[in-house]
Amino acid sequence: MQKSKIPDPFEKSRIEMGIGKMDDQNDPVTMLLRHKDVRKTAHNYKTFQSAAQPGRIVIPSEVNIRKTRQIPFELDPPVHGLYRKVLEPWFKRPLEEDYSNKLKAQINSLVDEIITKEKFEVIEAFALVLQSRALTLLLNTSFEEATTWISWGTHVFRSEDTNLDADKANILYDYIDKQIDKAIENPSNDLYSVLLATKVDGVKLTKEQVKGVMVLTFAGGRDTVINAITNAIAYLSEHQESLERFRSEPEIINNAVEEMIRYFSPLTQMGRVVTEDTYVCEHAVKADTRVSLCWASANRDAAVFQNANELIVDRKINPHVGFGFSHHNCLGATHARLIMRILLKVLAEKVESIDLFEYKENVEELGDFKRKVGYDYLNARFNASKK
Ligand code: EMZ
Repeated sequence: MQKSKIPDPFEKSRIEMGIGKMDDQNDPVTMLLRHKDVRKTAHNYKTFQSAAQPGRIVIPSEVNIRKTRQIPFELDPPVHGLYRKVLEPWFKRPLEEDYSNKLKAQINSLVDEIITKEKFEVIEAFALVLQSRALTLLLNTSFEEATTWISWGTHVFRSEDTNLDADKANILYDYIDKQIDKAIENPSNDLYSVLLATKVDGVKLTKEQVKGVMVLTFAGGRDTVINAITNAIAYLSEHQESLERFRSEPEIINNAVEEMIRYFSPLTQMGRVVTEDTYVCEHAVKADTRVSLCWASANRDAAVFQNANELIVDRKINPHVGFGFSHHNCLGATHARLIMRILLKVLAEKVESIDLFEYKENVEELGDFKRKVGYDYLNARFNASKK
């Protein structure tokens, strides 16, 4: 019961001080660790802003590799709400039956292919492929585009050598620019074309704004979804009984997905820029410095979650902040939840047990804290259910 565990490195600081500190490219961050403070600060967009210099609220900061503002993620109310409102219907399409049937067909066929292998690498051969193919549904674009995205690897801004890879980022920006130009010449019913025709307050989105939505769509749901899938597989390999429960009690799958998002917290934290000298958790913070809402820590807060360090697949009350909180909660959450629900269902139907082989943990270095967020690689085998 070791490999799939995600330890909580924040517990001591959360209890004793409520905050943690880390540096990030000489732009230090005060991390908020308690559920209550994270939620309170997420609401207070006037003092803790998202609409700062593009890239600055992300940790590690992307100010040196990105000029485009991600929309609606790097906006504050009330403007944020105007964009959010026009984007929301599109990002809720995963609730449609046709969308979920298509996703189910994709996941079924991927599992059918992988189950024949003696051994496969979960991230490259499974999670990245699944995430990229599913994204063709969210963009309403051709299935073949996934091949290009798979070739970019798990993160669009990070590579093996560096956390912030400008060359890699440029591949994404150039690709999106080209797709936008194509959609201008030849409008279709994909996300680019829909965004180009979208109006906010009676004014059409500019090319730069369309790009801002697209960069977010590509970047925000990539390593996060990949981590969720990979961690789920590691967990299930050590908890065959959960696979069995998903078979006999499929009604708990939705709870299980929420619990996995809480326990895995695929996105550790998100920053805000402080607009005036103030206090967080009785600790002074200066204007123009950064705080972070540490979702991963809040999700283990014993003041809110009983047995917080255990993954309880049928946990009932689960006010986790794994998809963020308040007006900025994850726009892609409907899509991500559907991926996870279908994945658990398909695995329960087809897979009896999962074996794990060589693996390497992906550990984030966050000042005094080291947090496992997933794996750099993880080798596995799916053992087919005996029909
Ligand atoms: C940003 C972020 C959004 C950022 C919800 O998270 O995800 C990160 O992976 C990206 O690097 O640019 O999109």
